[in-house]
Amino acid sequence: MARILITSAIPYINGIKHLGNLVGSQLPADLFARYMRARGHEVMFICATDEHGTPAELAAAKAGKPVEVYCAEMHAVQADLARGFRLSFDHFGRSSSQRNHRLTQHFAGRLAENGLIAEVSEKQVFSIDDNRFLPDRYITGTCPNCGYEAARGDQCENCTKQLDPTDLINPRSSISGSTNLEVRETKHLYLRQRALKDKLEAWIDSKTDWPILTTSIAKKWLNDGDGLQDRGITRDLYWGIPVKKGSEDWPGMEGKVFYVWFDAPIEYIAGTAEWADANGLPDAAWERWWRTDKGAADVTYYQFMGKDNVPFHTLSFPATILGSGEPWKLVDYLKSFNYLNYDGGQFSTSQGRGVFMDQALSILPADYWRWWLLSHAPENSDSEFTWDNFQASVNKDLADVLGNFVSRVTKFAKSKLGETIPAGGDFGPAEAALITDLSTRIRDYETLMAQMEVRKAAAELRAIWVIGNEYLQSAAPWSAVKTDPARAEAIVRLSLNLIRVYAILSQPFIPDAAATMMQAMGSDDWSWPEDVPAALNALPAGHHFTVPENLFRKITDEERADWQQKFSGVRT
Ligand code: B3M
Ligand code: ZN
Repeated sequence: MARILITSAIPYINGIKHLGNLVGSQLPADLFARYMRARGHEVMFICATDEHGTPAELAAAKAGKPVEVYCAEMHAVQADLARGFRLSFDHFGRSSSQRNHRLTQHFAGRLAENGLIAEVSEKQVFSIDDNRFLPDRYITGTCPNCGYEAARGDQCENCTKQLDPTDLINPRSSISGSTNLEVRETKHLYLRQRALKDKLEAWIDSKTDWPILTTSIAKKWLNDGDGLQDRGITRDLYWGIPVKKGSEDWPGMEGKVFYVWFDAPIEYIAGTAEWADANGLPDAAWERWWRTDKGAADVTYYQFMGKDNVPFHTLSFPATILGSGEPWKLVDYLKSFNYLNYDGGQFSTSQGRGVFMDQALSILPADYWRWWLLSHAPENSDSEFTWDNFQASVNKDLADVLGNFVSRVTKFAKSKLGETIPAGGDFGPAEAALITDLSTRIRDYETLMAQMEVRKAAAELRAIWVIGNEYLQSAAPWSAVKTDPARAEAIVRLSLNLIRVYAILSQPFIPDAAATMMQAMGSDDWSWPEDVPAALNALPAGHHFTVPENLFRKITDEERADWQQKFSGVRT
């Protein structure tokens, strides 16, 4: 039994996530966590909301709520949706937790002691009427490049040019609209990543088994331009983790907070500490996942994220960990994803384009989405959600292949042979062939799941469902029952056992349907089919089963057209 730590990139607090966000981090992480648990490993699966930064402050202001209240409410909303999608986190934490405050301040203190923090004086825009410094996004003005009047201090949305706030023509405060601004001198902290370049490079080079997508992004940023840049890790914001050196004040940093990307990954650790707190466990319980001097040396750590988050996880966060000089666990394997597009364009949170998690669950149960998203995960390239494709996959894979198998077997068995596993007949050559084929395919499936080859694993699972259908079709118990009832009993006995095996194998992808199948087979033996012949004899003759409700319904053409129309516009 191995010990496996899994983190998903933590979703921003502002707003509900779309399906593209979900498939790029939380959902595949959940697939892997469920699979590893099913194999009997000890798993710790952590996610959280990413609560700091300007987007949270601005979203709260827009909602007319204090930012603390807004974040608490949105955390509850996101936690509820995570449950709806059956995301099996051991803990869904909050980056605004006291645990994260203390750990973030701790790391900053260690980095400072190790000479890896520079204090840099900068000129920054101060709003006299708002009585505060204005970070980039809090300043609006006219773009010097294209003349767009609502350009932000960091970037012009219209022409995409990257800007400095001081580039803007007619700058004004995004908070009050005031133009009573002046440039003042202020100090910020920089993490001296450059000084850690050799260590980071050696570490990345040692990761020869990482996906190309991950390594290529890491290397690009490691060597981009003049190489790794030192990064500002403080901001002049109200909402965030106050800048401290451990538990001590940091002279000159009063009123400043850490930059959201400094504290967010530390929340992976803090979230595990929150898990221990929530379960009344001592510090040792979470430290054994994170501190190699306190039991984590045998932990394997996997991270899941979209490609845009890779630089922060291959450079900045490891710089924090390595720079601390303490024995914290570094990621062992980083699985990253490309983007999922939506019906001919991009999913967009700011434009409200696409299908969002709450909307998805309002029209169909989680399994339908989980199956489509995972079986089309954007691994090797960007992929696209279309309603046609969604309808076709659901109807074929889930309804025609898996659902149909379960319904045919159970209904036939009940009507012709009764509601217990029939005893007659022996397994013959057809069963032997199926068992051989299944054994090979299950071993392939295990390999693909262990390698986090999400799409290929889905295809293999589907193939496993298909061979059951093909077996049933050619063994034809409905014919055999008329001439050789014992033969029909053997076929049905194997097929009912196969439903239980399907429940176990399918559970990481479609947990609700898996639970229904298992329950219908009157079992709660979820042990993995290491020994396939034994697994296909697990339900003995005379064991009671029931006919489950239809596992999956088909999506009609009218529904498809209706949803396509309904979700074509912009969410408000
Ligand atoms: N919240 C970005 C995102 O949701 C960011 C990830 C943080 S991971 C530490 O894509
Ligand atoms: Zn512009």
